[in-house]
Amino acid sequence: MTREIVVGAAQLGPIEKEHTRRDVVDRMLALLHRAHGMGCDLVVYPELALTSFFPRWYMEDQAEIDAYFEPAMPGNETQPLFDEAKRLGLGFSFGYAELAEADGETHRFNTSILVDKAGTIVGKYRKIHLPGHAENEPYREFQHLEKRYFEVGDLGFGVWPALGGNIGMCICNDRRWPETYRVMGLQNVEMVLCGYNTPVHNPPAPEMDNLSNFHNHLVMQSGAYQNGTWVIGVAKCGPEAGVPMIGQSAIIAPSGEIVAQATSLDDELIVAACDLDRCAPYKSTVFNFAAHRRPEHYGLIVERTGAEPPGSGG
Ligand code: CDT
Repeated sequence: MTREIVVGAAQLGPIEKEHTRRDVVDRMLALLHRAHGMGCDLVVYPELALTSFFPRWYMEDQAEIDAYFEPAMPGNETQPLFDEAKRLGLGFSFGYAELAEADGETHRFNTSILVDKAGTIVGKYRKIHLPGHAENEPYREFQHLEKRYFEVGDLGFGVWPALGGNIGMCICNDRRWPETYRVMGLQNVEMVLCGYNTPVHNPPAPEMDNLSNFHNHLVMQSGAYQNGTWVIGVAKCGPEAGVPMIGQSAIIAPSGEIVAQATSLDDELIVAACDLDRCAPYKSTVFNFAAHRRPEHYGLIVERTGAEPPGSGG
């Protein structure tokens, strides 16, 4: 008997500034219903799924910034998604801007949650690798101000027992870093959920623009294979506020192979039956960490040479 999760990767097309949470949740519900019709157990939506990708705009007014954040989850606008998923018996995951209160202080994170089939939030992840910059850089056609609007996540890369497997989450830029997958791999992760908003154009390095799609799949396929895990990559894509963003949402097997891929730059559901038992052959042979991994022999460049690696200052 296989341990199978039928996953729907629910790619979203552009969300404009004037679109309300209700507009977006209606689109998410439409994808949820399609997923239910296709026998899904789990629906995965992108990073910052509820609004336009606001870090592209420089803002100083805290009230204007906070309008993009959710002080409660579920809140009034997202409750229908929780209710309908529970009624249909589907788990789901999506990203949002989280306004959190702790010890009398306000914190802002780029967050994703995992909700089980009973409608309970069973996992929360706060984005650790925040790309971009903190100050306005007028030379750019659009900004990438995640370092301005979010704190670095403080929850680590967790892995949760859910839907019959071990499920972890990461968010967008995290997928480019091998540590992301390895930290979860060391916790026996079997499925990594990753939403993203990736502009085609990277203003500081435009020579990489034509490789945006290639790099997207390169990192997720490598992370999957090197840790023997499924990876579900889900885009918010298309020309949002005039900024083209990549699509190519993908469901990637522990072999590193893409088993389903979106072909549009709009709302689109791709579905695959993900057998979690396909992880074991990788975890028990080529990537049997206990048998073959030798971290005690790797050494640290900084310790051996005393030199900082290039770029470490900036
Ligand atoms: N959302 C996000 O993390 N996007 C980044 C863009 C990098 S360019 C500053 C990404 O890695 O896709």
